[in-house]
Amino acid sequence: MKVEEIIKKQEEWRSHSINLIASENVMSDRARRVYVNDFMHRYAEGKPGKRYYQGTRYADELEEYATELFKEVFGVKYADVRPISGVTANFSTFFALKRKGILAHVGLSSGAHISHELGAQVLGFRTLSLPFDLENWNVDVDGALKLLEKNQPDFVVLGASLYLFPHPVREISESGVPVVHDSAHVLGLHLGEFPDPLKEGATVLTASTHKTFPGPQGGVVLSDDDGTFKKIYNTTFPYIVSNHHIHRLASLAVTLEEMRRWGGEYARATVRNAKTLAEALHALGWKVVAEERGFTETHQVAVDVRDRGGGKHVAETLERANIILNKNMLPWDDNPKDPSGIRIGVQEMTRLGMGKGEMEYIAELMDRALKKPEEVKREVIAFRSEYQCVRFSFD
Ligand code: DSN
Repeated sequence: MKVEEIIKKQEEWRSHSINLIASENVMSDRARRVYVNDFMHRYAEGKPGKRYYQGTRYADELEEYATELFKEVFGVKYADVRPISGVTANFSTFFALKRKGILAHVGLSSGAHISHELGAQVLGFRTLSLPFDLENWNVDVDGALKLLEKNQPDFVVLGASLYLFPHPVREISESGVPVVHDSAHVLGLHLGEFPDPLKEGATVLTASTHKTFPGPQGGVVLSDDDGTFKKIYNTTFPYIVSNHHIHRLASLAVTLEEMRRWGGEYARATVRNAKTLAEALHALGWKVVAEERGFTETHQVAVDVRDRGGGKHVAETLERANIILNKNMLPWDDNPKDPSGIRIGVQEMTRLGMGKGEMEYIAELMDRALKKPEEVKREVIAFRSEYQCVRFSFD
């Protein structure tokens, strides 16, 4: 049976790979068990208690439970769990805040997500890129403030897909321009040491729910601002989603219960592992970026691999060794198809219980895999066989 065979091949491959894609993660066994349920066949347009359909009483109960948990775990006044992805959360937010306005973001090659640029343009926005400071590996605050003063955008989107150090939410917010923080990558890290953008002055936080926050694929909007949240909530439906894939809310709620208990511990272990991997690669001669700043304060590590054949070559060679990561643009690049860099995320391997020794071993495997990928693949498979249980969960 073809479909079952394809799934079997996928599961066999990725459960015996070192998965380092920074935007992925795995759910606990309990979250997986509740993922397939009757809600996946159902509609519940509208909001709990005010639906356009009958048969939604338990959908209401589930959505309200997930929403209340989000508010409790992230200490926030409002949560919209209906966006079905981070991009959908961004679309709801951008569309609600302004039609055909001006939006500034950190720049695609400096890490901004495509929805901040191409997505925003589809919604009619004119987009601007903030200047980036390569020494601090962050937004150039003085340059950004000048650009904002000159162009008067309607809002700024901080947060990014290549994200090593917290963006200057406070400084930009204090200039008076509203900040939307895209926490797709760092949502789970807010439960550790990574600053909470809403406490730093951002008006809205958008995120996906499946990266450092290890839940089902989906999106969320969080805010403490009554008026802004109301506008966004009333945009998600009916403008951006009709059916919001209710079945995933069961796994979302389970993951929120897990992160209420282990979120801080998991976030800290993840960042520690990213630093260890960065240091180990650096010691092996890899050009890990932002050395002066200690390489990273997130789950990510970025490496300039031009001296090893470029991002495309390195990512494809490592894949032959079952080491899965992605090529990535670095701030000086303009070609996403063959960029200078690779991006590494350690959140998934951390969730499987890996720590310092394992990170050092992964660096060594990566180093050898570039020369002998097929040989290293056998080692990777044997290594990964030992890490099959999802931690930071009640299972
Ligand atoms: N493209 C994803 C990433 O890998 O960062 C986010 O949507």
